[in-house]
Amino acid sequence: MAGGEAFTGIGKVRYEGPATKNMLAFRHYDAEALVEGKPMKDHLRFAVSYWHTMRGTGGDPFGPGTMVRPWETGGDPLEMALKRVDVAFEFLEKLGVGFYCFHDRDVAPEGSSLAEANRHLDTVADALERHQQRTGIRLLWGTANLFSHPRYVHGAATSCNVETFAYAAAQVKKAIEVTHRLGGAGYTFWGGREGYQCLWNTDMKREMDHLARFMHMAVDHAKAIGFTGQFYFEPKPREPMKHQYDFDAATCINFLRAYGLEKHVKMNLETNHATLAGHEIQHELEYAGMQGFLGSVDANTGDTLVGWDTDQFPTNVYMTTQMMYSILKYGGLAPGGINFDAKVRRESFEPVDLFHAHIGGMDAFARGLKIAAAMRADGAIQKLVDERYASWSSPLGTRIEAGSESFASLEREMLAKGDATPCTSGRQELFENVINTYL
Ligand code: XLS
Ligand code: NI
Ligand code: NI
Repeated sequence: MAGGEAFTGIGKVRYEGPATKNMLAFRHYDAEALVEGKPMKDHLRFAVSYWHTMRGTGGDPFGPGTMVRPWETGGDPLEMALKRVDVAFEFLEKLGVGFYCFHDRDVAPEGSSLAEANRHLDTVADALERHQQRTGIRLLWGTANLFSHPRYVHGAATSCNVETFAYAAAQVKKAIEVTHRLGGAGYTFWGGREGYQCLWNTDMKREMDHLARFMHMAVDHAKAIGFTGQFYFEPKPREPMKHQYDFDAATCINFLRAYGLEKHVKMNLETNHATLAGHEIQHELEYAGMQGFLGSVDANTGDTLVGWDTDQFPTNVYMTTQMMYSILKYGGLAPGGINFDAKVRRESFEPVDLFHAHIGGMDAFARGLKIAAAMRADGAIQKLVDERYASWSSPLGTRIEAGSESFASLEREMLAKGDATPCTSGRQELFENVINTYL
């Protein structure tokens, strides 16, 4: 940072092992340590989200921001944006994270016209690019903020106002170009306000057609400029809208298939959004993974007692174990990663809290990774699952799975037998106990 360090007194965070007393060290995340033959950092591909970490104020509906950020000295918005880039990279470097994610409007101020907003974004992208080249830190994905400005009051791609749609298209065009220029590994669509508050005033069919048209245009533009990063669609069932069109993985995958987008877009699955949809994140990862749509993860969790997207840092090792087990099973996340779309609590307002938060999240995932790898190495869980389905390996099961049986042939089989062989126990408690032996 031009005027010296922003995070004074905090050095590079290092791996010191589980016994260390230093709370600004990793106990489990050892970037280069091999798990299943691959460095931890390449499994986890951690990203810091610019919007929460650099722009979060701690404001909530009951009061204004509380965050103490000594570098936020106000003044010219563009100068401030450039100063923030220095602070962001100081943070990323000290934390030892390889990636970051941003919305266009997090990094650069909007200005008074689209042309000015684009100029601001280019200027800040120059600074981001310089720091990327200096540090080797990369952009995991970019995105556009299509929800804060009042022009997006009715949504962006699903707005009833055609010029809002057109403006959003221009904004996303630019955001993809900047992502491309910065070598971004992906680009994310989160629905923002794409959804409805009231079906009486909503033409749902028309809105979803528009959303699909919009995504096709994005895919076409990416092709035109040679951007080969992965597109992601981020499911979220509600908030701010009563219903968001990107409700959950199953809904999103259906949408992509219905509109011919399935070859171009994968899922960016957020833990807290799964909770809001009434799922566990394990469900979302499995559902997307089994169909080849597993893309990237937003790792922020919620509070099961609070029905909103509270964006907390993940600390629950049982959950990170579930997540890493599914992620390893489906071949990993790359080119996606684990983005901490998470914010420190309003009460945790000092800069050092940003370190505690990320260190805790990274260690929780590192532990989950190690535990999941151990579970896979001895195969005990897989063996129990295979045993549960053993009957399907019989000649009858093999013929059904191969498609060579019919209702009529199965009727003949069961008429001859009289009844099905009795089922065996599901052994849920055994499974759960075996899993706890690894923790
Ligand atoms: C909001 C979303 C958002 C996306 C990026 O709930 O999680 O932060 O990840 O637009
Ligand atoms: Ni998110
Ligand atoms: Ni969210």
